[in-house]
Amino acid sequence: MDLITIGESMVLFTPHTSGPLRFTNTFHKTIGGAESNVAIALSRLGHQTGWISHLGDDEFGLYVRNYIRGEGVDTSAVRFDKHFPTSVFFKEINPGQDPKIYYYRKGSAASQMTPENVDENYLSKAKFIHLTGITPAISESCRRTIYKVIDIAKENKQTVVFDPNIRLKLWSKEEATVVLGDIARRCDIVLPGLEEGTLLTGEKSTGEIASSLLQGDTKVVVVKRGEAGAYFATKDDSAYITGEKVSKVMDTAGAGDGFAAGFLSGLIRGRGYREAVELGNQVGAHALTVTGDVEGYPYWSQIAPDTKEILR
Ligand code: KDG
Repeated sequence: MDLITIGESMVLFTPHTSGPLRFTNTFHKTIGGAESNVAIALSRLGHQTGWISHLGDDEFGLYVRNYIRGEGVDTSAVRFDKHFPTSVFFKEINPGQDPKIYYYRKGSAASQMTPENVDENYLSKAKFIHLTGITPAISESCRRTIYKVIDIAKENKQTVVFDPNIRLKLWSKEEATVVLGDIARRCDIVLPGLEEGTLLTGEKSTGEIASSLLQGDTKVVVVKRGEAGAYFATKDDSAYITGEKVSKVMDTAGAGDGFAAGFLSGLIRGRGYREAVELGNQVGAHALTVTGDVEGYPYWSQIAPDTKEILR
């Protein structure tokens, strides 16, 4: 496989109307989850991906598993838990603003993941291991699981990619800064947004954020700046890459995951960092054109129209 990721995915209910949810009567049902977003986006770009998680042994658990499996992602390492439910979350649409998010995920099946559950053999099957800062925020055992996954991946000489995805609804700023700062410095590739980079390092500029993160084991940092593009830095190279213009932004959720997928697709295809960042910007921009997380992710044939690759 090209990439394996681990994290919680949930049923996502998006209202048909904007405004406070107390006045909303009908919703569209789909799924969300930063890690499965990356696995799905990469699968659409033609890569082999796997997703590790726990779901409730319930209707929503089957729905989430089937959706992700239907996108060509390997879900054979997903476990169904009889005692804890699948999470759900709701978006509240307020025009001109980022949607408000309401999670119902405390005590979920995914929050019960433990280091003992990690199948080392399965994990060893991919070149890239993708992690986000959401998983260590959902429970203490998930946090330990992430550390174990990093240790295994390092032993296997796999490349660990970390997207901080800081969710301050799940924990305090102080805790997030300490834990995610430590995790980031253990990973090979770190993909923060500008604000996230500042939170993790205390630095304000993209260059200083990258230098600070490059002091650990990290080999490449990409600071994402939305429409303004992205800045990548290694120990001996760096560049700003201009972003893509999107005429009508429907919803920014899922764009960072799309960026990660595009960037990693570039690396998997053997492209240099500049081209990989361009691909990240392109896939991220596609994600902005829809209200769901994953519906906008392009197939490789949309990125490279003259491709001979067949749609999966
Ligand atoms: O990146 C998009 C995610 O934020 C969304 O799908 C939900 O995974 C999610 C989370 O925990 O916020």
